[in-house]
Amino acid sequence: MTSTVHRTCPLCEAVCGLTLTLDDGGHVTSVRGDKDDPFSKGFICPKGASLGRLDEDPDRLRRPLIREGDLWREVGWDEAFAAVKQGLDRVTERHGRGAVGVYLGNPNAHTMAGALYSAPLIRALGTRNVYSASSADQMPKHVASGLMFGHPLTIPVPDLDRTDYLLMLGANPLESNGSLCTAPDFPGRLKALRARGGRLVVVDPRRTRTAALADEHVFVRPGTDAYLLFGLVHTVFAEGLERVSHQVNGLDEVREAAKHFPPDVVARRTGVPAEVVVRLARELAGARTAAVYARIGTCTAEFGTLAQWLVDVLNVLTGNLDRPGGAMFPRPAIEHGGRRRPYTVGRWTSRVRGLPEANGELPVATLADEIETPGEGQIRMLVTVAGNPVLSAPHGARLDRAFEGLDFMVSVDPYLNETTRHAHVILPPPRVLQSGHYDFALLGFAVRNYARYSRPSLPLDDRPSEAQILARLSMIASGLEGDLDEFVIGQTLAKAIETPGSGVEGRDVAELRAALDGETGAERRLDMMLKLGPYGEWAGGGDLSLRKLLDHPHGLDLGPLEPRLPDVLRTASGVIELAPPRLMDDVERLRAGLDEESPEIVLIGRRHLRSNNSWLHNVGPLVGGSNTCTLQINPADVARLGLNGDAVVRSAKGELTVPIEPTDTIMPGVVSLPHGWGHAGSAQSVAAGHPGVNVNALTDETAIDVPSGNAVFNGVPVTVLPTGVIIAH
Ligand SMILES: Nc1nc2c(c(=O)[nH]1)N[C@H]1C(S)=C(S)[C@@H](COP(=O)(O)OP(=O)(O)OC[C@H]3O[C@@H](n4cnc5c(=O)[nH]c(N)nc54)[C@H](O)[C@@H]3O)O[C@H]1N2
Ligand SMILES: Nc1nc2c(c(=O)[nH]1)N[C@H]1C(S)=C(S)[C@@H](COP(=O)(O)OP(=O)(O)OC[C@H]3O[C@@H](n4cnc5c(=O)[nH]c(N)nc54)[C@H](O)[C@@H]3O)O[C@H]1N2
Ligand code: SF4
Ligand SMILES: [Mo]
Repeated sequence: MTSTVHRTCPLCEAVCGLTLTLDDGGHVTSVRGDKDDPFSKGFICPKGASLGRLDEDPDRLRRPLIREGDLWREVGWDEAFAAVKQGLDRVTERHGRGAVGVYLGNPNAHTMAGALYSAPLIRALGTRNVYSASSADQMPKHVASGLMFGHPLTIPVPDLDRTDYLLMLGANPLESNGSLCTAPDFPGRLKALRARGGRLVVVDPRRTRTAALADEHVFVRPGTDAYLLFGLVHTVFAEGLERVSHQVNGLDEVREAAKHFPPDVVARRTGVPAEVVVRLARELAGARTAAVYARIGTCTAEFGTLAQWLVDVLNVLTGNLDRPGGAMFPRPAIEHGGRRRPYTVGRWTSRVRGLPEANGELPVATLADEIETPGEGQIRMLVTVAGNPVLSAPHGARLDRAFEGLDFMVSVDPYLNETTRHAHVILPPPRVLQSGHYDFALLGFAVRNYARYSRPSLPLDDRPSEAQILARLSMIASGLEGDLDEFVIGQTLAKAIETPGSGVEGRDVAELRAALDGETGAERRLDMMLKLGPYGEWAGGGDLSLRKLLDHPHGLDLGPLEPRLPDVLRTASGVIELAPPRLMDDVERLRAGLDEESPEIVLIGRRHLRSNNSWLHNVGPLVGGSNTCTLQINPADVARLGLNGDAVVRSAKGELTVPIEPTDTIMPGVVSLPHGWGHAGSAQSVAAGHPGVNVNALTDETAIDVPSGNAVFNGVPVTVLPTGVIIAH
């Protein structure tokens, strides 16, 4: 007997619907794209197709582990949680709550547990030492959006299915399947754009598969997108092409600032010829509809926040913000909460380097400083949830050493890996198929309004769900007893009944609580949020609820994106802030860099379709072939540097020996290494056989994007040498 289940793929931001066949023992016998999903329409990629292999990986931990010296002991859940309590109490009694650090990794954006329980966990721990993968990723976008639109999650996405012109910078959706732009079958949507007569321009230091599919590929020197974008803004003003259709503050300031970045000047810095800069600006302004979209290549860079800001400045200036075919604000079934105070950054700063808080967290670029530097507030205990910062954080190799010095460390993770090997207690979540799934975060960036909930496909055996693990950690940390979910429900409903326009104003908490559906606390919270959301039963008008999503197991289409200005804004002024002071200050830093010479060789990253940051290298069918850790380098550089076979790559922070992969798809003067490798000696048996090297032994934690504190991974100065050459240190 086999059974068929439908669920959302949790492996990337494309949120594809999957149809899985299971045998009696709960083993996955096939994985296909769900043809009845109205959003993904049967699309699947090699990672999704391997979900069964990943889920049943024999190296996934089934029971908690406690480390004693170098020895790991499998223990029961009660013993594991008792050890956590003991370790936490020991640290906080001696050093206070500020001595506890938390690091939340990327999969938290793909699990219900991460969405629903990480905020309560942080509150319960009572510390400001909060770090996440966001500051090694998209924090510049949050900061730019927060300052311009009033909320860090109010992020416009390109209206992919209707636009006539897409200018894409620093993104490679043919490998990544898209990011901050939730679009299953991104490749198909780009092909459709071209097929309907639209134009796709890709700006990237490499001719990627996405660039190869485009109408035009523009090589850009790494880290210089802000200059290029300013050159476009300059041209739009200089040629009188601007047509701003919304109320904005700061238009004159932007016009003044742009005067410093004429096309011939930015051409020197970016490597993009002045005539190309001018032409792109004219095309963008002249297209019937157009959108500028920029992603990680432009975020994890020296001027990441300015680049993210300029993207939306261009969308505003060309009249494309908030109109069909332009850059639009999705209206997800569950919206982020509003904000009482205007968005600011730097409400507090980090202890050692004085780096700014953003979105309630500190930059991961300073985590090692905070662990290593003695004094009041030094981190002595760390909790990691779904993160592998040894491989993912800037200069992660330093963290590898810093973690050795912690008094206590707890990791919630299915694997014993480069980071969790430092933990004293590892708490493994159950299989993906034993977890429910709703994309709280990613549906807020979807190119079509859509919702889908998947119930657990298999029952939990004797272990807790990840939600229960995080809830129990929160209860241990807060010292409170009771049901965390019911507590959150009570608080949320109490606030809602006092909020004018919430649809439940003046009603009774107990009555609303009694009306909630769901088999678990997580489901009841989901039901509440759906009902309070813009399509909800309670918010007025709609009928969305958990019940309705359960009745639509393939997902529910909520229609194309629609204009949302000005209501979507949360700025104090109520209008778009085109020239936020924090960013205008940073323009001075950008100007100062205008005449800088580019280093001879700089390093950038890359992603592979069959990989996923650091944790998919243990799935046999996904590793090998072209999915390997090689140094891509232009043949001209290979010849000039006399390379052959392996090369030594040196940065200010470290040195690696790595096989070269000569290719003319990369610019001369630029080399590329993927991140997430470096599994030598790993307990993950397949990954250990394909170790690669940790690129974050080379990246520099002292290099940051100033307004956001974000890590810089692209444009790292390096020297590349043949192996066997002895260098004087
Ligand atoms: N040089 C360089 N570095 C980079 C990048 C780059 O482009 N270049 N990219 C950056 C980006 S964009 C990101 S997002 C970060 C990622 O940084 P991290 O999130 O720190 O790293 P991941 O490799 O995604 O690690 C995910 C961890 O979660 C675990 N995990 C998987 N599924 C689950 C689950 O369901 N529950 C729990 N509890 N754990 C789970 C995995 O075993 C793994 O240990 O890396 C950043 N680092
Ligand atoms: N298969 C796969 N999919 C993934 C992931 C994965 O590891 N593997 N990771 C997931 C995560 S965590 C994220 S955040 C997303 C990221 O999704 P994307 O942003 O699409 O990430 P990449 O595929 O790394 O594409 C970034 C591109 O930027 C280019 N680039 C580098 N430096 C510069 C620069 O200075 N300027 C410009 N213009 N371009 C530059 C690189 O050459 C690369 O082609 O992908 C997600 N999806
Ligand atoms: S594109 Fe992303 S969501 Fe879709 S099947 Fe592949 S990994 Fe899963
Ligand atoms: Mo990411």
